[in-house]
Amino acid sequence: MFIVGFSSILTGLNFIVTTHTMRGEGLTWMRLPLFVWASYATSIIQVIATPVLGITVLIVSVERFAGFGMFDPARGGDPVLFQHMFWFYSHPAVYIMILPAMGVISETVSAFSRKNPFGYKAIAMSSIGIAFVGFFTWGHHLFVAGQSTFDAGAFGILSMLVGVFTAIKVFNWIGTMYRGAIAFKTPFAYICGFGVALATTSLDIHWHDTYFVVAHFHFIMVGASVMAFLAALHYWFPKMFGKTYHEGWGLVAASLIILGFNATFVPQFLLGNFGMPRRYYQYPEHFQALNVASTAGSTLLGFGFLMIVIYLVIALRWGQQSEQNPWGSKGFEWLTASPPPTHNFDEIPTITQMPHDYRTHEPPGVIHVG
Ligand SMILES: [Cu+2]
Repeated sequence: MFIVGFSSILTGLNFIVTTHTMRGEGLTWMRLPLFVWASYATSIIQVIATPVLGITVLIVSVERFAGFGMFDPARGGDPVLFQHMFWFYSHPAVYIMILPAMGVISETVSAFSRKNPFGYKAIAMSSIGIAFVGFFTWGHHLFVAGQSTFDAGAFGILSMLVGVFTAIKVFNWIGTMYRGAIAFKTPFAYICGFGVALATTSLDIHWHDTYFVVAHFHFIMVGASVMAFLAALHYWFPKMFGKTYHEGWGLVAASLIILGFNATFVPQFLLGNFGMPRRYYQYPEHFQALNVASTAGSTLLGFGFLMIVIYLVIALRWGQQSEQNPWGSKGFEWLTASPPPTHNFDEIPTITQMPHDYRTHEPPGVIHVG
């Protein structure tokens, strides 16, 4: 845990320092690609929250090996304190997984709508807002752990703020797509599959420890992080490897995954709402149909993933050479060759416009020659 924790902290530190000190000429903060803003917000969480997990693990070890009572009630400790410290890291950790995904969607929505990001500043600042508010919401995991009504209310309201920042992003993405010249390519299909579910605080007590929680967590992880990962993989595949994959297979796999994803998790929401508890492998007869539906959905999901592995391996091995910028994207990374040289740019471009500026037909930057 310590080694993994440190690698997370140092990765975050690396990205923060890189963003501050290594921006190219003309690349001001308000011209940073939205994916970079999202990565920057993620890095802040990694640097601040991860040490708390390390400290918690250290205390558990000291308690086990030296008999020191911090969390164990038999030794005079408080188990709820463990939950506080665990969730102080683990709630922001969810944003470590979701913020880069949101960054990918911000980039790809622009690239495939051929429109400047609508509300660039709002999208950028909402990433920082989510990272900030994420540190004040951990108590929503303790609603049934003996928390006072006031504390539960306060944590509930703070958690809702995350929904406000997320809504800012979603509305700006829709604003970006509005009247755009949409190219319905594989990455765009995953943008359509991207979604999050929101649990309302007052319902948490009803849903606590049921299958609803399982469905809710995975609906976000698969619906947001995995969908965005697949959008990113397909968007940047030609950039990373200089090869093209089969667009038709890409769209078939995306449809299978979006269908399978909903068929897997929607029945689980229903099961949880009907009272099926999590962490038991047996359940009453009348839950059978929905469980079968969920298994069938996960099989579709599995086939979709398998298909992606197969056509991407084929593309890597036998795929056609890709153009430098097959999407006609105005993202700055497309200024260099595909795949990029080890040092990224042969000549560092001077940035003169916003990323994804589709108002003009000129390339996004002026390249210094020599
Ligand atoms: Cu949480």
